[in-house]
Amino acid sequence: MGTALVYHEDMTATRLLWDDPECEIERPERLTAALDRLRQRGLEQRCLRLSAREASEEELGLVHRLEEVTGWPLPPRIPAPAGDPASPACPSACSPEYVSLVRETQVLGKEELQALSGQFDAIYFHPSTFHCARLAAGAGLQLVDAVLTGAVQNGLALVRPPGHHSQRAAANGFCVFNNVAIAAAHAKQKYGLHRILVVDWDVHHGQGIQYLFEDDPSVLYFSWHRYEHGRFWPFLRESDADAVGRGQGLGFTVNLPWNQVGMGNADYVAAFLHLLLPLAFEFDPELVLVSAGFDSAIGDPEGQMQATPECFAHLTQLLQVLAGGRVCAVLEGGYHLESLAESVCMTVQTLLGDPAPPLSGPMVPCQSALESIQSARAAQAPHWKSLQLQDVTPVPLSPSTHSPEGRPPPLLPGGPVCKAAASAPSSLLDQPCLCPAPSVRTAVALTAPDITLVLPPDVIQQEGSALREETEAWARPHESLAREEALTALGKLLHLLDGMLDGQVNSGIAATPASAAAATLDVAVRRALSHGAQRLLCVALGQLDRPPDLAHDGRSLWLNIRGKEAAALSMFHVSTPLPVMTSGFLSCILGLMLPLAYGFQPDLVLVALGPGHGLQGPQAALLAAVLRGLAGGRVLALLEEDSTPQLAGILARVLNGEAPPSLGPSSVASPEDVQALMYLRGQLEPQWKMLQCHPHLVA
Ligand code: X5A
Ligand code: ZN
Repeated sequence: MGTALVYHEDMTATRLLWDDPECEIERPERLTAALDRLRQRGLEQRCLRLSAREASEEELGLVHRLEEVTGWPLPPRIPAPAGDPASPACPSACSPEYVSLVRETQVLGKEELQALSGQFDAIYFHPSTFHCARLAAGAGLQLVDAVLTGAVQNGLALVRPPGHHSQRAAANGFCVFNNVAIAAAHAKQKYGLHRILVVDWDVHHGQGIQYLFEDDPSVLYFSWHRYEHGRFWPFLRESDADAVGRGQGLGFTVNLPWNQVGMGNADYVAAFLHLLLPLAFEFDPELVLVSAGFDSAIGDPEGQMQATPECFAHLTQLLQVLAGGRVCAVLEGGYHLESLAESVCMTVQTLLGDPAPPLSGPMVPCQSALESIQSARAAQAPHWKSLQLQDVTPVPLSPSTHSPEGRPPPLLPGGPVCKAAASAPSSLLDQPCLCPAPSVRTAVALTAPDITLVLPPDVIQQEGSALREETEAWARPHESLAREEALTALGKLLHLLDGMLDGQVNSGIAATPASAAAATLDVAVRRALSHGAQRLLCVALGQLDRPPDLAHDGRSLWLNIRGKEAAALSMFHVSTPLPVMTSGFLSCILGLMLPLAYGFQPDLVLVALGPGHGLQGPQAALLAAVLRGLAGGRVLALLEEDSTPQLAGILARVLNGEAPPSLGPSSVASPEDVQALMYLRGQLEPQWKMLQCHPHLVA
């Protein structure tokens, strides 16, 4: 299962023929810059290249059709050519139909094109516009077909003109046909889908998509956008957080208006963790469509935001845990060619299964972002069970447990493997991380090779072991590691861990003898910290005690999801009960583990499934898939030897970049799960700002 890249060079034809400062940014180089960079990075070559086809007029009619209901606005008419009113240039100049209107622009001259363009908001027509716009819509359809027939897992359509502002009978904001809306309607009509999630990460509000599906509960539309309390284009009241859909579609429109410019990585990730993803999991989509505009990235003249290109790798990776990984991204805006090209590469690279590069910058959402997230959560809460938890009041930890700065000491992304990134924080103009990619993406170290274990061809079953004396030295403090089988397993684990710390292996799975799970974890932690890991995130599920000499010095963050009480012994030592229900598990992942993990910015992740972890395959897969977003995908999973080969297999595939299976509809979280989570968040929020989903109350 691969990644499709849908494109046609004809889409570079449409361009602005007159002076218009508002429209001049939407130019052909947008596509060529993105494509050239994909080639340069060897990413295009890894995709299934599909040549875009034109959408048929019938397919355009899925969205741009005459409304049966009276009272809908008709599109403007083509102005009659001067001098010869008897024979209009366009045979159907009187047709009220929008598609016909656009079709007829093919034969217009520059003057007429300009006159017609002036009847819409932020639009230009070119003689090639109809052809390009049909290719753009067709590209979206082809992508959906490729994904829903199983030809590929996911993909990106690189298109012009964009689509999300286009309405039933109006071009708007550079958009002629609504590519993503047509793709959604097609997925419903041709494949009978019932739940489609549309994520619009373009910096403008895709009001066109909102209008088309506002009463339709089968399309959940999420958009964040520069809003500035209504003072930013398209200046619509209905872009605010309180527009939540209507009729049957109440709660299926989710608007997150940004009221300040400068939103960055922390703000975008917080919006996903605290707003989009809880709703998306509850919705349980069968397909994810992305209105992938990159004007929300740093450097863009329209957006004025700060998110770096790597952020789009994280957004993509987070969406890949939905809908069994069926993600179709369709280009919308993005006007800074360098930023656009990088962000497109990050998106495609992640669709291909490469781990996301670590995020740069302080992971602290700004107050304005938190206000927006809070008001969107409040507006949506009546419609979504997953938001119906009471909001928490922060309770500071006792001063003795604070780190001196009140937050973890800053650490540059990358870690020991990635020296290039560690010496200079990534910025837009930096070269991409030049450290060589690990030659092995995922390795599995089992005590005895398991013939029933089904692994992808590129996952290696590790043969080697650490030296005997060395293994014995590490094992010495632990009685449970004295047995021969335990030593063998430990030798293999140490060898794998060294491969990861040296940068030869990106991720791995190692088996631990059931009786020695805690001891093995203790050795792994000490070994990692003494051999180059700067910041170690340790997620332990089930009965696993915190290694005794783990310090609270900010070099490690211990999160135990185990079944006893909720406790935060320090900001680096957190324990929470094992959630009973799927939705409790999800809120633990989205509302606690990931905010801590993104705030901590580890350079290595250990995840241990210990005695009584109780996770089903799909839950374990989800856990591994989201943890891959940290530390550049450097995740080592420790499994008990007698775990099922299916569990090892699914973890290996997910760590290697395959999408986890979808969890299915989630139950309501138990009151105990909700309580434990609320308590911990209250305790930890003052130290871990990524936990916040509301602004500080000023006393
Ligand atoms: C697709 C897109 C922006 C239109 C801005 C008009 N359109 N000022 O990004
Ligand atoms: Zn835009």
